[in-house]
Amino acid sequence: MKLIYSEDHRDHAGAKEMRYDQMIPMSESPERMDMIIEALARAGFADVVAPAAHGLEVVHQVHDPAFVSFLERCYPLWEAEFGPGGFATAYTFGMRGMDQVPNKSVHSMLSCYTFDVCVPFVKGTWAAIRSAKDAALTGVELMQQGENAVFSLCRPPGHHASKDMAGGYCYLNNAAIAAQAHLNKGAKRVAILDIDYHHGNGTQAIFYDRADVFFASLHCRPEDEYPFLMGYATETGVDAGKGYNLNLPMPRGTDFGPWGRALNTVLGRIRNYEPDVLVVSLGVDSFVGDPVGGFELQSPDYITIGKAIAAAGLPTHFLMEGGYAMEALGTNVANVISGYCGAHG
Ligand code: SP5
Ligand code: ZN
Repeated sequence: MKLIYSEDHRDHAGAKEMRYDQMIPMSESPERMDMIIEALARAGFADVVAPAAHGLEVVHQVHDPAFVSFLERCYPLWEAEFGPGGFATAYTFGMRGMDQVPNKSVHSMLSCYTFDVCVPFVKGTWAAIRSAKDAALTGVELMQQGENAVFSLCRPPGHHASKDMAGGYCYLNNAAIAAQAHLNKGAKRVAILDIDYHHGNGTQAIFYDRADVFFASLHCRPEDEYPFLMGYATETGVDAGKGYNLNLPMPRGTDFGPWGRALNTVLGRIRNYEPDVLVVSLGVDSFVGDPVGGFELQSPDYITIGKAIAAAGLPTHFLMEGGYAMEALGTNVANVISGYCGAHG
């Protein structure tokens, strides 16, 4: 399987994140990609293709252009006010009854265009965002050219980012951009399977009123976990999108027994939808040792997951999302890809 990857993410680094009442080093680090690339190589996956540069046309089909422009300008505006070396982050958020229109201050933009304290902007952030999006779009093109499955090694991840809000380490929604690009290239229906431990609130929101993209997510329930306000099973879509959104929330502490059964349920629903392409938001923060997650999947379970996805028999576009247990992250990701390829030939 071809891997789409570049080093352009590396300078998106050095910020801290708030974990309840503490400031800790960002869990979402450049070293994550080193672990993943190394483990994939050990497993025999070393066909790495660099992402090709793309414009913002497809991005603007799923994101507000003013939001995208903010992502590019945020750090330079912050640096002009505070000098180099720090990171931009919101102080207030545009809440109920507050104006949602930013003014010329970067703080107002951060208030309107971010929804939590987990999306720092440093000097290298925009270059990383742009490259992750290019990895998604290059993956689509490789599938167009005949690849049955590809893996876009996106960093930063994307599934928490909505049309006009960044959050949860996510800036642009790489999976949504990929899904839209597959539709642009002729797919009639795209299914997105989101197996990250956290609910893919951004992806859900982007496609909530659409029938051409079926979004299905396995995640920790909002009563127990971030993003706390979305991911309920009652969220099934709206208008033309009614019935094309599927959430399977599970309690903290869930292991592969119920998780694997939920996966089979979701894959059954996806098969019934008869998509032309399956996009997989591949997060492995469901691992028992994950410092951000709270599920109890074991490393060999990821092989089973890869096999189950392959059994759906669909052209499959994997995109990297979360996963923070550094010692097992690479193995877990490589296990999904090995399981998929082993079952598929
Ligand atoms: C892409 C992705 O995985 N984003 C996740 C962002 C989650 N950030 C907030 C985590 C909140 C608290 N959970 C603490 C659990 C400690 N075991
Ligand atoms: Zn996650």
